[in-house]
Amino acid sequence: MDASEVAVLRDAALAAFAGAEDVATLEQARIDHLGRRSPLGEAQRGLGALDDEERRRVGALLNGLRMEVTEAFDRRHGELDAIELGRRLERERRDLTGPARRVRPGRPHLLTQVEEEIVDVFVGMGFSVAEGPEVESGRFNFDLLNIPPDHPARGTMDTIYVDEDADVVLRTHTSPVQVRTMLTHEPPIAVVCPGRVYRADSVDATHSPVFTQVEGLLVAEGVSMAHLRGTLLAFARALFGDDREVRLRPSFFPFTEPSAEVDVSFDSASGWLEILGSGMVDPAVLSACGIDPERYTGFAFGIGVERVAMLRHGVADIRDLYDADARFLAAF
Ligand code: 2NL
Repeated sequence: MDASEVAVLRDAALAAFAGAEDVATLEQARIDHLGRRSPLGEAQRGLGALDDEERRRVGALLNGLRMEVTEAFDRRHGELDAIELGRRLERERRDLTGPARRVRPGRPHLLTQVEEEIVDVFVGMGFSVAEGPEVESGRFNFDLLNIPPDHPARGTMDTIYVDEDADVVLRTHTSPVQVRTMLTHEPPIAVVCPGRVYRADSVDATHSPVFTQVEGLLVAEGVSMAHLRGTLLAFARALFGDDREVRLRPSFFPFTEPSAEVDVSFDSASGWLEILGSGMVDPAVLSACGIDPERYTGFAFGIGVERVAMLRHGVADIRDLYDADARFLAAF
């Protein structure tokens, strides 16, 4: 091994490193020119077979060669790292001065908006909010509300039963939530109970087997129908406008006595529109729920949220509220 052979090995290695355009190719060139099986590697391993003087001479030559080639490798490696970083930065470049991608904000469903609006009006008057289960016992949904076992509303034509033998139903109104409130709280009680309710109805433009109610209950000493009327007038004006009037028409519900349908005045063309049912809580209901009807009286009302939403927003078909058509819902 002499200086010219070393020069050949060095030139071959430097040429291979210079020709490597990426780190993987460069690594292969390192193995070829600096690895154990490379000519340099073999030569260094073969040093032991040489005599002392020759080993010192050739060993120094090979060490010098290894240092020079290793240095060249490191330099090229550094260059390729910089080049690849540059390529990557270019590839992942983001133009932060460009227009931002438009994010369309979501919003609550129209029914949720109207439900919350109704609840907010009563919360503003001092009512609390209570919720309860959608699967109910016949006892809470009917018995304690003065609806007897043979009442037609309890039949399978009107009520969806989860378990007929066990008298378990999908609640037909949110009244059982008020029943539960009366059973666990002393008057004065003022609650509104929003939620989904279920009836065995066929679907048409104004009926759905699932709909949404907000019921309200106020029980205290000295509560009269005047309080009911004043509360509902304030509600109608908050929701539909300060120029509204309300009109109570005699009606019947098993759980209120007397009972009244409540109409709100609209424009001269539509005249009066019915928006809810109401009444003074029947003393039998107060008694069944553990409240002394000699001391306390109360009023209650039930509002159909779909009906209010349809009146407020000019929706003609209740099915539009359930179809989940984004083009329709985006309008609200
Ligand atoms: C309607 C009528 C009404 C009630 C619901 C009620 C609840 C209890 C006691 C007495 Cl715990 N009454 N709720 C009273 C009158 C009418 O709803 O047509 N709703 C859409």
